Amino acid sequence: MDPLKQKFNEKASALRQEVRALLKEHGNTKVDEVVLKQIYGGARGVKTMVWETSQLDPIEGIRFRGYSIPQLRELLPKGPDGKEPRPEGLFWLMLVGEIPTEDEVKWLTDQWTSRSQVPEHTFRVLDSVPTSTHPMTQFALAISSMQTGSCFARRYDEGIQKSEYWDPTYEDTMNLIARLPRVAAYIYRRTYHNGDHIAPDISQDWAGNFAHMLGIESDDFKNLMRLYLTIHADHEGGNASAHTTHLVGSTLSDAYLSLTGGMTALAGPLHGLANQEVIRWIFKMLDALGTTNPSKEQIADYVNSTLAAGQVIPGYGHAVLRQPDPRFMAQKRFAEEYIKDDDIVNVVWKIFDVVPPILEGLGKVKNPWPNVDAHSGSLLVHYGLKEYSFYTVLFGVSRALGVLSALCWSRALGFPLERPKSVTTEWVKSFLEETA
Ligand code: HAX
Repeated sequence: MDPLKQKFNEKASALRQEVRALLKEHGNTKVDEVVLKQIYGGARGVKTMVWETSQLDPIEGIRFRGYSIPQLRELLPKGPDGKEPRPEGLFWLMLVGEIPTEDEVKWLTDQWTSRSQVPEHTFRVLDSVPTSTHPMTQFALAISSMQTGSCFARRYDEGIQKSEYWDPTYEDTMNLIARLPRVAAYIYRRTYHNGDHIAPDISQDWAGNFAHMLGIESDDFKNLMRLYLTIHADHEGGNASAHTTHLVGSTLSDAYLSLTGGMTALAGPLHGLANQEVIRWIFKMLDALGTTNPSKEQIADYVNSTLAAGQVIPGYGHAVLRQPDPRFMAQKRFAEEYIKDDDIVNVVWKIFDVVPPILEGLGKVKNPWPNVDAHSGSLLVHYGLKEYSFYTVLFGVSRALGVLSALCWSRALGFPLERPKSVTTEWVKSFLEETA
């Protein structure tokens, strides 16, 4: 058994015992109450699942196994120039709850390299759809097509014991994550660069090789990819991509089919697709204003016209957060350190000054601050990755790290089929009458 798998097995066995004892003693303890507006309002704040890999605080933002993003930047092993954290390290942390050593992360990079062969038929599936197909649709197709190699599906057919489910789920997780950069880069090159594909460079780390296959060799862009693929990985369990992966996985669909579900949820404009919408909206604004250096007054007018047209300001607001997203701040820090005086980055910073008071003034927006998607596009544009309909695929490659490590935990802890209760408005009315 490989060292990560062995460590995971030990941690999971211990927690399984602990949870069993906890449920035996406290299984009927009440932890929360639900009010009617939560039932109609997208279950905001309703505690419905256990998610071990990260937790979101409305004010502090995300913590991965207790570590904030600035702490991760300090503590996780870094890329070759020692500047930005390697996403491999975050995966290790999320899976087993320990900051890995340099050697452990090197081992993981080598593991993923050795598992990175994408089946030929996946390329054929991708080549069979028009290049005008949205990259997220291509991404979902590619992931589901690789399901033919699912270890879990095969072992389930053979009659595996429930106590062993975690083992082939771990194998599927490792294989799938290893292949995603190749798949994503293939989609990018076929969609925007006439199918002029770039062979992997196995001497590089996971994120560095991904940047190489996309065709952007700058060292700073590789650092951006390390940071980007780290900070987008997980945002506790209730967000739509995580929850969908969890829900599909709860039916014992394997990691490939579960992640496909998660990625189709990420592809919605209120969730991950917001990263393309932000830059699209900025480009449209600059076009309309006829300048790349708009004043704050011009931006405010454009924001108001967007709102008057009944549209949301993409990249602003959040279902849980009530402060500027630390993932936004991490990208701002990156831009301050690596990028000097870039038009689009400057526009993003001006928007950061202009939008919150306007949204606050509407009196209904619970969080007027920027989320992760408000900044990412400007950084990608700076390094030449201007094809914004691809951006959510980058998010998806990262999100796989969180939702698949969480899926390993769901299997290890033996979580059952998820099946919450729904009600009709008729039921609500009778309930209210009875309790009046
Ligand atoms: N612009 C305009 N109006 C907004 C708004 C925004 N950025 N954010 C919220 N509102 C509006 C809502 O549409 C809602 O209006 P109605 O009552 O008229 O329907 C009202 O304010 C209350 O909404 P809320 O409670 O503050 O926010 P929700 O929890 O319902 O929704 C969203 C959270 C992220 C979906 C929302 O803020 C939004 O649509 N933002 C823009 C899209 C976006 O950036 N999405 C990415 C979010 C982060 C993420 O998942 N990244 O992947």
